[in-house]
Amino acid sequence: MELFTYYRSTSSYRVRIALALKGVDCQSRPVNLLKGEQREAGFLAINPQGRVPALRVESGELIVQSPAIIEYLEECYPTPALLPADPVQRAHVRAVAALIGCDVHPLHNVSVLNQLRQSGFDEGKIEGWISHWISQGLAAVEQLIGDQGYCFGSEPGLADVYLIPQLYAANRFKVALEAYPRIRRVAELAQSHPAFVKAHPSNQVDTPA
Ligand SMILES: N[C@@H](CCC(=O)N[C@@H](CS)C(=O)NCC(=O)O)C(=O)O
Repeated sequence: MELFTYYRSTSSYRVRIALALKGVDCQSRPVNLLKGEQREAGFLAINPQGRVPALRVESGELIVQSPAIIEYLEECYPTPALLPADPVQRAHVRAVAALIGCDVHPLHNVSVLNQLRQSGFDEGKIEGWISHWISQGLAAVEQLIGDQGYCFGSEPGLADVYLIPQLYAANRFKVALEAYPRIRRVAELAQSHPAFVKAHPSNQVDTPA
């Protein structure tokens, strides 16, 4: 399989964590978002939306959108499971993933921030915008996750797959995490977990030297 990815793309980072947790081999195909490679014809033929990640599976079929890719991985490589067996618990895990994936991350995506710049927002206002939405989302996540282990128990799952990349973005945009002890506990656990280490933006083929 081939993953079209960018080292510090949080959506790509989610997929990298899911692949690593499941021990699935995949070649990285970097797309440099800073250079605008996502808007080149070659990549638009892979994902017409001009965004990473995209996964080319063994059959040659292309899958876009990290939730769809992660679901595909969960269905094809069910062990270890990213979702618990109980339907209510599954819903809680999916809720945290959706909160981050639908309500936080889209508000600080590159093209959204560029649109704000074009509308006259200066960098100070943009920093405030990013910080507002990430802090608001993390404050809710802090209430939704458990008080031991990873987000929902002793093993990492889908909520962690979404949370850890969002924390990378929070650090990058200098959002304070002091108010979120549960989230900080999860971050600390993930820091020494081999799958999270492998997927980290600092360990990718396109990580700048
Ligand atoms: N909902 C999509 C979001 C994908 C997305 O926004 N990717 C960002 C990087 S994290 C991107 O490629 N941005 C390029 C751009 O906005 O030009 C997913 O989960 O895959």
